[in-house]
Amino acid sequence: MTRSGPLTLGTAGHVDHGKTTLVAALTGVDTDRLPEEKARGLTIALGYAPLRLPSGRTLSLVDVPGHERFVRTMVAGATGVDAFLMVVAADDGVMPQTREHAEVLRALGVAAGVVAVTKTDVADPAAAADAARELLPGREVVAVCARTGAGLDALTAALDRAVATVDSRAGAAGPPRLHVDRVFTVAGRGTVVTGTLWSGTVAVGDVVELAPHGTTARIRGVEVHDRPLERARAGQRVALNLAGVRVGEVGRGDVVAAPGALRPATVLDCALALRDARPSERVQVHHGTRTAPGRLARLSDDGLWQLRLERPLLACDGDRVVVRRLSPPDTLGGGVVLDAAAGRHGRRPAIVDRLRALRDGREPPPPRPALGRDGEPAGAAAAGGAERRPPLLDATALALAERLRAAGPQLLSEAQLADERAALRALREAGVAVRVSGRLYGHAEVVAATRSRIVALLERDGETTLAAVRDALGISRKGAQAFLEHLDATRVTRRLPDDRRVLFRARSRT
Ligand SMILES: Nc1nc2c(ncn2[C@@H]2O[C@H](COP(=O)(O)OP(=O)(O)OP(=O)(O)O)[C@@H](O)[C@H]2O)c(=O)[nH]1
Ligand SMILES: [Mg+2]
Repeated sequence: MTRSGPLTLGTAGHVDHGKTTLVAALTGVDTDRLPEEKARGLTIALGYAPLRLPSGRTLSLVDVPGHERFVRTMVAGATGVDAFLMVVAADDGVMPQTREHAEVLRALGVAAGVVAVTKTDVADPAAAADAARELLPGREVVAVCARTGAGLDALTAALDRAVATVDSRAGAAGPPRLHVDRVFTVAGRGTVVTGTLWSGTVAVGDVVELAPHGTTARIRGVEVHDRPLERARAGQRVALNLAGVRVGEVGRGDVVAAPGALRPATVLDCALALRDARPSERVQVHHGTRTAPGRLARLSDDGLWQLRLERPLLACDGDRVVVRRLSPPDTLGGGVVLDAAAGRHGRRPAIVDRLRALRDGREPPPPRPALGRDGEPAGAAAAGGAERRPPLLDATALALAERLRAAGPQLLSEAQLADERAALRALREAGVAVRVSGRLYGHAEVVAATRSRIVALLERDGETTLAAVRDALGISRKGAQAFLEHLDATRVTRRLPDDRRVLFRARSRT
């Protein structure tokens, strides 16, 4: 992390409060470029412009829509930002999406920012400024008018002060990850994707993977705010020209990453701050530029939750998620992913203790053997706290776990497991073995990975058949049938005539 590296600033605020007009006054760029935006006088898509501050520093500015129907787009834009510019109209004051956007920023951990109370040519800003101070205590509030330019110098000076305290992600370790927010073609050059680079660097010539589909591509060109560069660093808004991928093969919500760096996950253990969430409530989870419906499972009374998703997200430990209620739509809050490779489990004390330690930045206790990838029980057994620990898996169970893993998506049948009933029961109780369908069993990790592959197939093609799944996974027709029945039963997919499947809630690519 570094204090002088690139930073991204995101607008926020209620519809029609003057965000885009203020961005134009500050940068000279009209970020509402779509004909539909012009016709309706409304921001629909994310807009981008460089913003030069009095200190000489240039920020990447993301302009978001304020309309309540586009909160999903707002979250996708806010997800990579380092600081905010909350815009409140002097005549309207703090309104529902002023509050909701503040909630989203809080969930994403975006703490630094400035409030601009604008349209001071039509109303006295005092009341709106007081309400904004209450909503976002400690942030500077500056009165401005985008029409006359009054207050703009004071605003940019306040932004300079606000971002001076923010660490850039420029040094963020790890492989490159760019959450795609736009895809288009440029004549003669092919597919271009844009997004904020969350970590790592990308350079011309690098080979990257497009998760979750697994397509690989070569970076032909790198641009930051329309300027070509050899290499872009984390924290920058980046446009990548990709060779080897057609425009239809990549969409918003995909992630450009180092090959093999990301694993799609449908179960996330998280520390969340949520407003009046109901246990097992169905919610929409936002991560990066992607969303997935899922259910909340409370793991503790102090903010530990498991998110059980109907579609995979591409999260890493430490990433932020936003959780929204589906109906009526509202932001409930959000928080941090503690374990992006979690298995489905309940309030088991050993797991909850480990998550709490991770959340609090303490050394976590060693994992339970049943969940350990090495299947090595000794270390955990010696670690004490035996009375709170679930029963250890014996050697037969650990050997069976390995057989299940080795079988992969071929699965094992009850007949093949006839002599190991007790071990199978223990593995199922420990969440290691899963009954996929009928009499077929698989390793929980294999089942999760296979589910992700089928979902990725459906996201790419919209619809799939039994034969296509069989071929894509290289398994028997019976195995493919079992997985599809499993996904139907867990409402990930929906069955159509002729054994065709679609996603239960077909994702819309906005
Ligand atoms: N009088 C006055 N009108 C303004 C000012 N700033 C913006 N407006 C007007 O307010 C309306 C909304 O402005 P926008 O900038 O599109 O608002 P927005 O917050 O970007 O709206 P969404 O992106 O749809 O949420 C437009 O008609 C602007 O001309 C200002 O400082 N003074
Ligand atoms: Mg706008």
